[in-house]
Amino acid sequence: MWLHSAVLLLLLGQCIEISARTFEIDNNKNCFRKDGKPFRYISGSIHYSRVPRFYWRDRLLKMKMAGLDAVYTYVPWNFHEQKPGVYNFSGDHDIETFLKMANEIGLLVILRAGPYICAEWDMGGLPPWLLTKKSIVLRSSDPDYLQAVDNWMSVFLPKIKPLLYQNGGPIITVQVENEYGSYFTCDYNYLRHLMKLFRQHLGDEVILFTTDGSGLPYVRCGSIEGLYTTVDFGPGTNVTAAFEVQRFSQPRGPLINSEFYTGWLDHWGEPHSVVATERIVKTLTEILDHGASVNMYMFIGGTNFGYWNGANTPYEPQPTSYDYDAPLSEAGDLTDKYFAIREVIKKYKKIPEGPIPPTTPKFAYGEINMEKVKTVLEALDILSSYGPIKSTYPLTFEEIKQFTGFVLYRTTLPRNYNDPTTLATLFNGVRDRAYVTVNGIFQGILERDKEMSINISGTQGAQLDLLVESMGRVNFGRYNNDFKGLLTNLTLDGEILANWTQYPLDIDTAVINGLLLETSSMKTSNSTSPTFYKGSLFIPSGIPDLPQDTFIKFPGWTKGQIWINGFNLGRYWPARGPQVTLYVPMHILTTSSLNNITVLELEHSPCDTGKCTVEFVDKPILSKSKTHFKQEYLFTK
Ligand code: 6GJ
Repeated sequence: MWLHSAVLLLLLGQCIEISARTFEIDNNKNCFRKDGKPFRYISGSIHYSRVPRFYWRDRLLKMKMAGLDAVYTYVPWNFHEQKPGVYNFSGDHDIETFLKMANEIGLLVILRAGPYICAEWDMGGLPPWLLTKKSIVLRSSDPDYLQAVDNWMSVFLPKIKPLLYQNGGPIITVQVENEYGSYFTCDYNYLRHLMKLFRQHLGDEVILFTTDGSGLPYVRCGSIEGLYTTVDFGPGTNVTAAFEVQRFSQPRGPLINSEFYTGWLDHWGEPHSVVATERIVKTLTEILDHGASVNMYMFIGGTNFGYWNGANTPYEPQPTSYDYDAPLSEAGDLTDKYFAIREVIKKYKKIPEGPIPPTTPKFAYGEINMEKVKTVLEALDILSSYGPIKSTYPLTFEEIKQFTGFVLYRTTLPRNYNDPTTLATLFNGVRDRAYVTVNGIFQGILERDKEMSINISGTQGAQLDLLVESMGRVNFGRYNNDFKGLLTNLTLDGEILANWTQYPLDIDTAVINGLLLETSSMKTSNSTSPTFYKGSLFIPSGIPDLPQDTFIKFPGWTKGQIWINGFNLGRYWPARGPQVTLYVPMHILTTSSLNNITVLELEHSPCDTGKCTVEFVDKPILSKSKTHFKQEYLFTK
C-alpha cells in the first residue's frame, strides 16, 4: 500500500512531462513540425490491397531500408464493403494490422482514405452496388451517395483514429477524396461534407489534405479552406512551376508532391510502360532541393488480383500486373531504380544501416498438364445455383446484383438464319466483352469500343448465349458510373431480340468448393466456347526453401481467368499482352497436398491441337515481344 502512495506522491509532486506526440504545419517556416521539430517526409506508395498480407513486412522493410520516412496507402472502399453493410477487415483486408506493422517498422503513414481513390482500381475504389440507383451522381452531394459514404466512414474512420500519430499510431496526415479537381462535378458542398465527416470521427488535430494535378483548374475545383492542398506531378516537370500551382491555393505551409510518378500504368493491348531511372533521379533531386515533402507513386505497385483492375476511357482496362516499373517490382524484387533512389535519399538524410531484405527466390516448377473439365454452359447448374432471372429485355449486372466477373445472357433465335446474319449491339452497349455461341458453337466476340457487331447463323429456336465479362470499371474521369452487362438491346438482322434469361455466375465459390474438378460425362461441344480446365502441381515437402514464388505462363492459350487452390490470381490475356505471365506468391502454394489449378479459357485453348499445358517459370514477362509470340501464341482461329 505504501508503494502506491509513494508513486502517487511522485506523480503529483513532479510535473512529469509526457512528451506529447504532435504533427503540425508551421505556416511561418513553411514546414511540418513533428514533436515540435521541423520535418520533411520522403515517402513511397504501397497499396495493401495489392500486396498479400504474407509479404507486407517484406515490402515495408525494403521501403524503410531505402531511407523512406513514410508510406502513402489508399483505402479502397469496395475492398472492404463488397455488399452494403457487409464489412471485411480480415486477412489481406486487415488494414489495421498493416498500419501497426508500418508503425513497428518505424514508417509513418499518409492515409488516402477516399471515399474515391482512382488508382487503376475497379471503379476507383467506389463499391459498384452504388449503381443499383441508376441515376446516382457519384462524388457529389447526391443524398444516396452521401448516405452510403457516411455509413462507410462511420465504420471505417473510428478504426483508424487510435492509429493517428498523436494517439501513438503512424498516421500523420489523412487525404480526403482524390484529385477532385479533375472531376466534372466540382461540388464544394461535397468536399465540405467530407471534411465535416472526417473531423467528426477523427477530431480537429489531424491534418486533412487534398491532392490535385499541378494545374490551376485542378486546384480550383479540388480544394477548399480547411483542407491542405497538395499537388502531383511526374519526372520532367518544371518543379518550381508545379509548386507555384500549389502556392496559388496554399500560400503558406510545406511544399508537397503527393504523387511523383516513378513509372506508369499499363493497359491491355499497349506496350508495357517503363520510365528511365535517370529521369526519376533528376526530378526527385530537384524536388528535394526545394525542401519539399514527396511521395513516390508507386514504390511498389503489386498486383490486381481477382477482378480488381480498373480502366480508363475510351475503354482501356488495366492488366493484372500493377508492376508500374516501380523501384520494387510486382514481386517485391530490388531493382536498379531502387538503389538509384536510395543513393539520392542518402544525400539528404541518414538511411538505416543493416541488411536489406533480399529479393525472394523464384522457382520454375515447369509444365503442368491441363485437361478439359466442362464448358460454362455445361456448368450452369453449379455456377448459378440460385437460378436465372428472366426479363423481356436484357438487365445489367447491377440490376441482377452481380458486381464482378461474368453473367450468361440467353435467348432463342426467332427464325432460321441460314446465312451469316448481323448480330449487333445498339449504342455500344456490351460492357465489356461478350463471347457468343449458338447451341454451344462459338460464333464470335462483341467488345466495348471495338466490336459492335458480328455475324452468326442458326435455326429457329436455337439457343443464343452471350457470356458477358466485366473487364473492370472505369477508375478515372466522368464515366466512373460504369454499368456492366448488356446495357442496350441486341438486334439480329435489324430485329430487337427479346425474352432473355440471365444467369449470374458465382465462379469463385464453385472453384473454392471444388465443384470444377470433375470432368463432364457429356462430350463437350468444342473447345472454342468458354471452357474450364484443370491441372495440379505437386511440390514435394521436406525440401528447404520450397515452395517459392513463381510466375505462370499460358503457351497457346488466349484469354481467361485462373485460380490456384481457390485463390483468384487474376486475368490472363497473352494474346493481347503486354502481360504474358502472372505473379504467383508462394503463400498460396502448398507442399502438403496437390495444388489445384483451375483455368477458365474464354476463347481458344491449345488443348485440341497442341500441348494442353501451363508453365511455371522463374522470370516474369510483362512486355510481350513479337518474336516471343511467333512460336507460341500467334494462331489462326
Ligand atoms: C493519379 O491521377 C491518381 O491520383 N494517377 C494517374 N492519373 C492519370 C489519369 C489517367 C488518364 S495515373 C496513376 C495515378 C493514379 O491513378 C492515382 O490514383
